[in-house]
Amino acid sequence: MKWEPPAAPSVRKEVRSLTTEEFEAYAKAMLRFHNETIEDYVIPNWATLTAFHAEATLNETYDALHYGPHFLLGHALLMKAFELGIQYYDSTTAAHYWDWTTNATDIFTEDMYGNFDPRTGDVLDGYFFDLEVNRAEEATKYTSWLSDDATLLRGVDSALLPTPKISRSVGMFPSVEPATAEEVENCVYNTTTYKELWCCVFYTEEARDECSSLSTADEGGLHGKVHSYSSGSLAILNPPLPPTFVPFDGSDLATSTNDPVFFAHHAQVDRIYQAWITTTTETNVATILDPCGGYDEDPPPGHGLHDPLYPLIDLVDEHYKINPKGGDGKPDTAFDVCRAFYFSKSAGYVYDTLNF
Ligand SMILES: [Cu+2]
Repeated sequence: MKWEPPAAPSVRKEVRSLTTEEFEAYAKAMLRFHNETIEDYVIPNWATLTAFHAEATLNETYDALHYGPHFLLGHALLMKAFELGIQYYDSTTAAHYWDWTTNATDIFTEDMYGNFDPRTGDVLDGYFFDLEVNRAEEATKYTSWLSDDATLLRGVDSALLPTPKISRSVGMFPSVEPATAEEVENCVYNTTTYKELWCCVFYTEEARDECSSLSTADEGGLHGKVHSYSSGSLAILNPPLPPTFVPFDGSDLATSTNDPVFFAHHAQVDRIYQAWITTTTETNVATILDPCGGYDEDPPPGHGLHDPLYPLIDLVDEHYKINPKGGDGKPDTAFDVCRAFYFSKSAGYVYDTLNF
């Protein structure tokens, strides 16, 4: 029998507000999603999810998940895929979030994401102690971006890491701090169109208005700062290596999904997006013709309102049932998915609170 996801909407909570048992259930479901395979599900395991994120990022013509409006919407779908994956193993859990605007370091403890060795970056304890990055052989599709002899799903930035284990560098750069609640609120409440929102979350303050600077988004933007904050640069920790930016897994743009922290961070990014939707629909910015309200303002290639959300199409079909295969035969577009978020509320999850 085909597995059916939970019927009630999932409630995503702040990871530190979970009971010990709830966090354990979440972590153990993640480890099973890492180590096992779900038959008959579009994203059968964590490795496939990582390969999929990387292929969308590194595909030859454009980055289909970053540097454009697909950033928020595409990652919202990716998070739903992850949530369904862990719920296969434990239907009581959900894609919980890390509100890094308060005491961000608190989650790197033995009972949660683990302490780490500041010299090597090794995770020393906790549920993800000894966790290895995803392996190519476990990803059944989406690996055309990999070189033929690659065994690990690592992008160009993290390919040189010395061991297959996940490692961290939380707070090692005094200048890299997660965004504050004020910065988040500024994006949620002081942006009118979807374009302003995603630019606010993705780019640094200086690049925000222009909304098109490849160089500042990765590390300096509200979203990128947290990747850098938790996974930083190996070169500074390990001086014998060449003095280039060699990030740990969690800050490799293509394969940061290898690090379990990715999912708590991106649930928080999605929470910002959902908070904005809640405030913005009141003002009727979204219309039936442009259900994301500004999605189509000068989109970069492949990121238009009527461009498919490559390669999340199967997931959209399966979960949102917007445009089932065998229907009109056209791929699902950002338009279809926005419409689901705005008008049919079929996302199937809620956050415990949308206040920052
Ligand atoms: Cu991403």
